[in-house]
Amino acid sequence: MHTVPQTFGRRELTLDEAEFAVIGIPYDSSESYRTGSRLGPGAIREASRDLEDYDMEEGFDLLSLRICDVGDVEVSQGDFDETAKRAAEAVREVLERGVTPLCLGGEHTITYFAARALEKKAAYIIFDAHLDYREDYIGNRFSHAASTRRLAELVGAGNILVAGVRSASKEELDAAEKDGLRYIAASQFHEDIEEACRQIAEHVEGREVYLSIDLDVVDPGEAPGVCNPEPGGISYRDAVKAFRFLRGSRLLGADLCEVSPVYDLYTRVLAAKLLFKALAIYRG
Ligand SMILES: [Mn+2]
Repeated sequence: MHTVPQTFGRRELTLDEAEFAVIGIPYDSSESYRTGSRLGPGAIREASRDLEDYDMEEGFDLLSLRICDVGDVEVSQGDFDETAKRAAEAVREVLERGVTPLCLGGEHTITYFAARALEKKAAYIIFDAHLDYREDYIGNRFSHAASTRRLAELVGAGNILVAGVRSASKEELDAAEKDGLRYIAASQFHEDIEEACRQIAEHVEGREVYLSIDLDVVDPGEAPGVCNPEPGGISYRDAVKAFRFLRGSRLLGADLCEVSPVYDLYTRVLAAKLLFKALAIYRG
């Protein structure tokens, strides 16, 4: 039959055959401004099916990537604990099969869910406009606006580098300095991207890596379909350049989050492309 699988990149491999597993986590209970990232996994899959299978720039055949799509975690909106348990279980099961999880959000708390399943300590590299280092946001310690803080409690602030930041409160910046959380401001990408790439390479050198891409790291002029758009972002080209650290690294897992497809029709395409780009550079 001439039918199209509704999976990421139209892939039909089983988990046993795969090197990478796409896991949707459509959870957006704590979004603080615009909502709708629960629709992200479906929209990113839809866009992924229409991207060309060959990456001209990298000279890499994306069809050589052994990707399985396990579907979406059945989340419980409003119930952080139950959702965290289910999402971590899914990621753990994928890891136990020797497969690299690629989580599609959903809000940025999905990084914390995935980290609960990663037993080994990885070097975390988080692309995000926001530092997300609040103790809590309006009383919610598990708000997406506190996601890096919770992650740091789990894996150690020194194991995290946040790249592309241009939004943080004074309290967050003070806490980051106290805890030894490193970040690269978006302005550093604009002034000297080679230096920004060098700092990323230094952070991950010789270590296993977890990559988190909050799509709001990209300038909202280019990626408007996110929950918390923040002016002054990096470009798609900057992000691709910054992914060079993946070549020669060992990727433990990755996620892509905060896309809200109700605000535009393009950001989902950028998201799918960025994930394929990261994999092409990693495996190229
Ligand atoms: Mn963000």
